[in-house]
Amino acid sequence: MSLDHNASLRDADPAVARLIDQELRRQQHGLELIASENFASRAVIDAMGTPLTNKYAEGYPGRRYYGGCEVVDRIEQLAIDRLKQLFGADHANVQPHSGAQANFAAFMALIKPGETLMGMSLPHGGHLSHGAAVNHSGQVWHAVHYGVDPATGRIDYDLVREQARRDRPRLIIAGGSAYARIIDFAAFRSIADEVGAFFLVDMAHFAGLVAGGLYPSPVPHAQVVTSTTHKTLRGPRAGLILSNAEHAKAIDKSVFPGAQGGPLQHVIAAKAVAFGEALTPDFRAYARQVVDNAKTLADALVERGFAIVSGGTDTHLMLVDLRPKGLTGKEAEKTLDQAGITVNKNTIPDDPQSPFVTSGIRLGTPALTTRGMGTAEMVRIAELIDRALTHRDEATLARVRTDVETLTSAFPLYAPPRAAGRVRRSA
Ligand code: DSN
Repeated sequence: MSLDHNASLRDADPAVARLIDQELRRQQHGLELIASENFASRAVIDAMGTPLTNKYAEGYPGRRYYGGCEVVDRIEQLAIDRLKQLFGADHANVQPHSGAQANFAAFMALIKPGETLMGMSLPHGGHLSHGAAVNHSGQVWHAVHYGVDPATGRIDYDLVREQARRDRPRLIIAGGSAYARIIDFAAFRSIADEVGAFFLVDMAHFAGLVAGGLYPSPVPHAQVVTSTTHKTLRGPRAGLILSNAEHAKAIDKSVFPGAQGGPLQHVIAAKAVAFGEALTPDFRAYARQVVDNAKTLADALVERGFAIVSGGTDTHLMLVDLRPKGLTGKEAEKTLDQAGITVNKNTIPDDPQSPFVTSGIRLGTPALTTRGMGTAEMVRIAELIDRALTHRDEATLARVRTDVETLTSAFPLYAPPRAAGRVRRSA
């Protein structure tokens, strides 16, 4: 069979093209409330679907192991420069393929296998890659964890200090995937300094809020900051590492050749585009709206009798404790799915249920805010969630689904650009 290299995806592989269309329609017609998801711009997506994927470029700009890197060198340097400017960092590495890869490389740069790291516990809102037992980070290093105060749902910095004094970690990690409050980076740094630990912040969830000036920057406090690029930062699915000048060399060496081979230059180009977008005033307005929307959604849910862990949110996400509603997270996720509302079940602190069932759901506003939804829509969404979870019968879920369709069709996503000749002009 001869391969037509110029055939479009639709012609070359209709089966894959149809599935991509189906996923696009799912995104267009549903309410996306998964706190870690977002809708990258068409420009970001375009950069990923380019022949840059063909290029091997092991090494760093100006120091590669392959010829023909003159163009990708400029692309990677542009991504680095924009990222440094965005967060005011001494050093940036844009090669990590993901947030977990970024964390692994950063930990390896800072501490030796077998040494102790201390992160937020996964069931209290931390992340798998911060030393969870099932993750390599929990096997390569001796991992200990702090949690939140169950009474307040917030980190108790005195307790973290006591634990650090007891466990003497070599690395302390702040950040997680289900903590809705602002983290006190100065408090963490003082604890780390006291016990002789490095301090690393994984800002994956709130990086876009830091870029938009809505969340304090961890950069002045932490020796190393890791992140994904696709959550609030709204770039391609990937990772990054920032560091102070002192750790720059160790970080670069740890990413390549330590943890990864060839960088994904098409994704790095998309990162450059996303960092450029995040440097604009529009992005600051977007970040503000994300936080306003989250606060409004949390308040509207509380008015309808839902309990929110820690009583609310300072960020883009909230953790809903469903126990007062007599529901598990698993039941709620499935019910809302049937109504076209996408959320994820999530453990709440000291959850009596297993991680496969859970007592909570996590909701976030980054994706819907990208669609242009504002606080009025958040109040409406709280009402839709309440209706679906209170009744749960097929007829109600079908009606909520219709309301979801009406709402989403007012905020088009990846709509084809209007053909010039078809634009209506007023007289
Ligand atoms: N899985 C991501 C989240 O949903 O928060 C974190 O990597």
